Amino acid sequence: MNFSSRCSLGTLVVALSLPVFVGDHDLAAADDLANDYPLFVSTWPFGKPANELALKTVVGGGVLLDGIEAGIRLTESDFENASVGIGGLPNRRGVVQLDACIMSGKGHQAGAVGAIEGILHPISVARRVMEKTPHVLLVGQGAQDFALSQGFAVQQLLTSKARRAWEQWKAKQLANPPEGSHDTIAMVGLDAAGDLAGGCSTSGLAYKLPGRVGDSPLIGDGLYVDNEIGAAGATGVGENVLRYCGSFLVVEYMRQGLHPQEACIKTIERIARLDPLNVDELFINFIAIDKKGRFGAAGTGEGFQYSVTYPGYSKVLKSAALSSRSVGITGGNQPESVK
Ligand code: SD4
Repeated sequence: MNFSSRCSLGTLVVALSLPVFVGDHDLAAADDLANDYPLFVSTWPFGKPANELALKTVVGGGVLLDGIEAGIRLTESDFENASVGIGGLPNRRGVVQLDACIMSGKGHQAGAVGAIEGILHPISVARRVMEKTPHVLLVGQGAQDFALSQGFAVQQLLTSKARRAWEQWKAKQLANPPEGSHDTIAMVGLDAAGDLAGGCSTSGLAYKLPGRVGDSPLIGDGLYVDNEIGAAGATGVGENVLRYCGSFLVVEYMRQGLHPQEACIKTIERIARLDPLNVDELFINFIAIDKKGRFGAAGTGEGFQYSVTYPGYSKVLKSAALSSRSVGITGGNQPESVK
């Protein structure tokens, strides 16, 4: 990670002549980058305290995955966060069902849980799936049974605030979840040895159908880590990510040599080009880091905020933003040549 490698993003974006709002990334480039590992990048402003705990955990002697797990657990424990862990908005029947995954670049290991109920820290269960079973993904009752066998306790995750919101939603029989009802944490990290890891945790879309699993626990969708290249994570409407292997695609664009932020932009452009939805209706956001320690993010519409932390630095930044105006399309399966 050095000054010139980060500055090159500006050049790259200008060269592509895309009317994309590039966000705050170039501000980060101006900062002192000495002593800059481990690096943690996560979704949304609430990722900042999570990153900071992750950093503290690794600086205190933990491995990178310990940092990722500790940081995400902090968000899962936050009663005020209506989209992750306790306090998460429930499904249509009023039950909180959580999705999470974790991935280690070293050894290319992964673990995940989908639609797990009553367990406060699905990220930790995902790690146990990775470390203690021959499997990658456990769902529903089986995931909860496994968690219990590992010493996790079942508890009520539906807070009175979330219950009231669900009751109001039910009373109005709203067809769609309210604005702002999705705010997953995805976190990716890079340590001083050059190893990458990541995690993702969510209560998923508010008032989803029972049993619905989004992108967040699916490797390649809500998260992907390739220890040779980089790591990416997603937040937003999972259905619009998991039909495109979104995080995998971001990493593949980085493999082709793109800067992480440009890889996020390219991924959204590609999804928008294929999808019948207008780019402004996709509600998808990506974060990414590469093996060199460069980072970036992009989101649809106004974009989104993401958090970046390394020793001596911790900030909330604005992602690049892609609207139908900036990508020049309005949705509808347009072939590449039209662009
Ligand atoms: C999901 N992607 O379950 C998650 C929700 C989310 O920001 O990211 N919200 O579809």
